[in-house]
Amino acid sequence: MTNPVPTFPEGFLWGTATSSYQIEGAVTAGGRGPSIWDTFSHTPGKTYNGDTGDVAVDHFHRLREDVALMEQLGLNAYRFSIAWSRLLPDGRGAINQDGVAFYRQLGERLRAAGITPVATLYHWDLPQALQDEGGWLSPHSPDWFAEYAAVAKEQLGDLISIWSTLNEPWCSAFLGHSEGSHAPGITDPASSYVAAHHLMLGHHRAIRAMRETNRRPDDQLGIVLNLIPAWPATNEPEDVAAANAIDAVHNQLFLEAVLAGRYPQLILDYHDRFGVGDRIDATELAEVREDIDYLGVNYYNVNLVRYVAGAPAMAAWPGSDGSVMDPPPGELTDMGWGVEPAGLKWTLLRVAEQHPGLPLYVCENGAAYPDVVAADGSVADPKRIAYLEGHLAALGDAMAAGADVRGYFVWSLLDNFEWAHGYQMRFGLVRVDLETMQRTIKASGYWYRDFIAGQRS
Ligand code: IFM
Repeated sequence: MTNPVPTFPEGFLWGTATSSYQIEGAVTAGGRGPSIWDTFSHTPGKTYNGDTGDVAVDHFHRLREDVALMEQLGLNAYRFSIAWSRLLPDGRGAINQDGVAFYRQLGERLRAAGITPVATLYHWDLPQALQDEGGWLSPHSPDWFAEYAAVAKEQLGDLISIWSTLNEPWCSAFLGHSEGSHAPGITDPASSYVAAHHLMLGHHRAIRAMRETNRRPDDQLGIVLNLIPAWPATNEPEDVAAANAIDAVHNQLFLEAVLAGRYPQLILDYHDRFGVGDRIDATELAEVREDIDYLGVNYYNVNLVRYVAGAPAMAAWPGSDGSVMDPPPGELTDMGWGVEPAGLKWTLLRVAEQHPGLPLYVCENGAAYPDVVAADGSVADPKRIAYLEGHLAALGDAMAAGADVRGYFVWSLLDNFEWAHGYQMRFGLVRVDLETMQRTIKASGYWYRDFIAGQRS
């Protein structure tokens, strides 16, 4: 039985999340250097409708208005990402003070509004200058990332105390280097394991760099993983093994690398199978391992996995030959994802059981549905409200059962650039008219505002 109106502890963070390339626009303003997503989105055929983040939803120029929206929603936290190439246009070396000024202004405005800033260093927009030197396939990439982490902490650490290194490194590694549906668009399964390794080394090196730079007593340093429940479709051993293979690549690779400084045996087997065992030094991972102060969990949906003899491995989970994934029965969101709040509870409790004592944040949760704008301009989005209501009840259940969750962030504050899907997916609590950039709080935004207010009364 789920509790329909859970009560959350005092001090719980109620936020929304966004990322730099998805909302900022202004890609050539303020000294920003190009990123791999500029290159990728401008490559014909890579995004829906040829959409790019050139203008996105113009947050760079509308920061004041967007913080005011957060105040209207009653948020006490806001998760955003820093564009690496705004701080370091070439990825390393010279610091761009205009970029620093933009994020300082954001941090200051948030704090003045009583909204805790929660920053992610890397939400997929690698400086193109570093991609030109090999990107995440370069053995130097962990050093580049540590340098950037230290610069960000030095310049902004007085305003921001909650930091994540990477957002969803599975996407960077496997969508970016094996499936090729994300920047930099490489389609080489072997490379994706090398990229994953450098991302993990980079994460630990960045945590170390941030602990050594501008250290403050209230610092909280962590990482955000998109954990998907890969549930076997039946109890047949073949389906269970097929589900385990997906779980290993998607979840356990990153959980173990982050928390234990090692890889699951199946992943080590894949390293050998793809011929990259000599490029991935697992002992180095153990040596650089740093504790984290919290784990961020992004949760959207459940996948049911079955074994189909002869089915080729899905490109985003290289090695998973025979594994086939389907959404659970029932209605799907625009992304084709099932709606399964029980998966959020399951995910949080599983992490809590495997890693007791680790504080958690739900850093993303939300759904894409089409906006229907009424004649009076209002936007009723009952399906998004139902999605949020169900997932907040599941979150309450997970916490009642022992998960130590400290905050929850809806994806997303604003409709925005949904990567290869362009602007056709709308995740916002706030609608953005892409012609005029006018912001309109949707019914779900008002619903979330009232839910938060109900927690405070
Ligand atoms: O928009 C993305 C976000 O950038 C990362 N997590 C999933 C969201 C929805 O697909």
